[in-house]
Amino acid sequence: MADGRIGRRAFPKRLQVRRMVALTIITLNLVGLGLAQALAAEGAMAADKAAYLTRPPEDEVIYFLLPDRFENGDPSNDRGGLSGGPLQTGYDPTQKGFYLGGDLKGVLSRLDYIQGLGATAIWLAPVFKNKPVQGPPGHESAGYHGYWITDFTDVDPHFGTKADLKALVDAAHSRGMKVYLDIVVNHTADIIKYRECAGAQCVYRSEADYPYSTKGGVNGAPINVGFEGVDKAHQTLENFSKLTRPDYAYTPYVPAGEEHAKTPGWLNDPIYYHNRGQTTYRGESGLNGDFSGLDDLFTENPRVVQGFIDIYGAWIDAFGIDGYRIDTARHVNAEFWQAFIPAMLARAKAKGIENFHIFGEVADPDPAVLARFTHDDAYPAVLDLALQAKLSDVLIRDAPTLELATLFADDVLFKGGAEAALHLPTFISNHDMGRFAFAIRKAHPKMASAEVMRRVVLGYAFLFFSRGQPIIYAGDEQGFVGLGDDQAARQPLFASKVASYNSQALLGTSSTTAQANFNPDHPIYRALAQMAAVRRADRALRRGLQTVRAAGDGPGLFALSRRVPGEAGETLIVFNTSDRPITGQIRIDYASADWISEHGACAPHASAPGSYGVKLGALDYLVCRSAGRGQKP
Ligand SMILES: [Ca+2]
Ligand SMILES: [Ca+2]
Ligand SMILES: [Ca+2]
Repeated sequence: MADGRIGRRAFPKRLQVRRMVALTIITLNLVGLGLAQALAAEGAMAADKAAYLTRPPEDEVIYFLLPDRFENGDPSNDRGGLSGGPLQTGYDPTQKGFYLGGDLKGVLSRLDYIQGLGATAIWLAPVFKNKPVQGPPGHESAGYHGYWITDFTDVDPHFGTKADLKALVDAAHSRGMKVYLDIVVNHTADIIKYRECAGAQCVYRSEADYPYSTKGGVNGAPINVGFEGVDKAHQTLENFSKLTRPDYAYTPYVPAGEEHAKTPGWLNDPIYYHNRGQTTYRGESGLNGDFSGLDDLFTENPRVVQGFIDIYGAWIDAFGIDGYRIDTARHVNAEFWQAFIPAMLARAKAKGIENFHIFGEVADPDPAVLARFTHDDAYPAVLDLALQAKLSDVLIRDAPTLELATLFADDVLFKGGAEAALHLPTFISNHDMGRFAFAIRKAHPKMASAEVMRRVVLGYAFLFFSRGQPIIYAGDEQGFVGLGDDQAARQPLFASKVASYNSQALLGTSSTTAQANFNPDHPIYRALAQMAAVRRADRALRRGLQTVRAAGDGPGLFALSRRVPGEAGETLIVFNTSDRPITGQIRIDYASADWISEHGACAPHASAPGSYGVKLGALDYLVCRSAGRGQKP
């Protein structure tokens, strides 16, 4: 879940005279490693069942799916054990804002498909029990996405059971794959209401205008006598024992019949929430305000901190999962993360999970903002929204490739610098912002499908071969496009009954979302599987630090060398972001005389010491490897 600002960011319109270039249908370059070899490597890896535990985060290729939108392995749970219509059960397979029927058994049944794509880790959107339906009359939607949690200790019955999750995690581990859970601590479902107002009318009431010390504003009656506020020095159980009245700003209440809606039970007490009204996503309200009524937790309170350490520690203990993607990270105070994140890492370590991965969602394209969360907020990593924004500029709006050089130079901002940047999960599409293919279509409505597909594939090549772990958003590999962000970008891979999804042509296939799309021969699936095989076979593409070798004032060449410190040789990745063929010379290490192709047609020898000639088709890329001085690659 993002705060929406990024998702609604308008793409600048610009007139473009597109060069008439014959873009042939993507011809997959299967020179080098083939899919069969890649699968054989997977088999070897599976033989050593604990090998996955030794893999650092930068080795992973992440497949991100919403359990409701992937595969329906058990029609008997589609209504989550509830009875009635869509507004009671949350299930309506014809509406994109309701449960469509996917579940954890479905994911289990498709592990071959996910692994065949080259993914090594699965990021599941939240699996915890949600409020099935919420929203004002006429605008209801369901918790199919998982971000409206009521029971943090159980699996949503629409998705199955804890036993189903255990079976899935164990099966993934036995294949050498990891499972990351998506977790929320910023808010729960919308249960708490205010006496004074409803919905969007509940404007944010600040700490200055409505201090904790008086009821309903600075001139109100004294309450919470002795409470010293929420500054770090006062975040103690002793101080919070004096915060007994939650009605300093609004008068919160739990509607009749919902007094025990949440689990664990302490979550039902309004004292553990900020109760200050709606967030504007900015400033103080960005931390303490409610997202569309979702109850914003009082995360400065040590009781809340310990409560969430207990909740999410238990999932590590019981399931041996491999990491957490943390929702809405920027909407929780830094002190919470400073306690919570080390506690999760310690919990995992005690379970033998040395490479437990934690990455936060900070919905901001500014690398400085992202990096701050690796310093003040103790995050080992954050989702790389900055790279997503720059790749959109470069691959959709023909921005200069120098913008990517600037972005990568900013890796120094992350705590731990360029090495820490290896831990950033990277993406071009997601469930909030929408798919890259949609963004291309929006900017270029008349672009041929073959070119849209080529740009999507090139976008993924940037993810697979520059620093960080590539995230494949489920459906991209089947040519899904979508008609917007959020709900409009959450098409299921199993056969859909949602008319708006099914009305749209997909890229690279004559299929639509009205049919199941688990096609391992889809050209994008094959392209990504081949990228994953190349990445797996060359350590430098996973663990190597980057040197920008070429960048320019317009679209065209962009090149990176990746080298593992202390190891000889370099792997050169060259991209052509322009829609015409291009040739050029790339600056290289003077020791890199002899080269082999890992993808595309790489010249076998340097043109001269320190310079390498490249030739690329429109929107294409090369991956070339030199073993170093005197070494045959
Ligand atoms: Ca189902
Ligand atoms: Ca908050
Ligand atoms: Ca609420």
